[in-house]
Amino acid sequence: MTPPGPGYSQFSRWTWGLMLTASLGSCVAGSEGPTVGRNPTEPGPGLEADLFAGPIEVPDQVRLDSILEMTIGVRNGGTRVVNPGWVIRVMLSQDRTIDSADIQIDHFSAPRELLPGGEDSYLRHKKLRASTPAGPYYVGSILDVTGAVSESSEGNNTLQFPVPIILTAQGVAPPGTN
Ligand SMILES: [Ca+2]
Ligand SMILES: [Ca+2]
Repeated sequence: MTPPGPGYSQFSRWTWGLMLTASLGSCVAGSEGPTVGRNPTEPGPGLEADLFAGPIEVPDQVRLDSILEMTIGVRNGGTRVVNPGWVIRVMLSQDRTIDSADIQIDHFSAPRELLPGGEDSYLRHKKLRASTPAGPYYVGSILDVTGAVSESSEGNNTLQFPVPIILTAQGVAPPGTN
């Protein structure tokens, strides 16, 4: 909206002023936000979620050609509900530091909402890639990799204490099964 140029009538000047007032008025109302008639499912101001990586359970060792069963723990230390659909990556690392350079073994969306102060765990079954070298590893998680959840802390979304696991070569029969 541009101001009227020279030569406008008294009427158009009045109209312009009224329109300007109306748009400023709606702007102010929008930034403050209505307090009456708020959708009851909308969280109040100042509430924030805070996902953080919970414990992971895996077997001590698994053969590369078998199914790895994992329980992936997550927590919400914040004050706002986290809706489902944010993405978790599960990583296999040769050291204790989990980062995006590690081998990704799982990638899924959180299936349930996570209440403030709540925790949940997701049971997962994954077949490892046969090309993965056998040996000792750590399994860890990285939460909300797509940045879908706004959190009071984004720096605690990687599991700090990943769990050890030994991957054994496929086709090697355990003793006593011949
Ligand atoms: Ca977090
Ligand atoms: Ca986040």
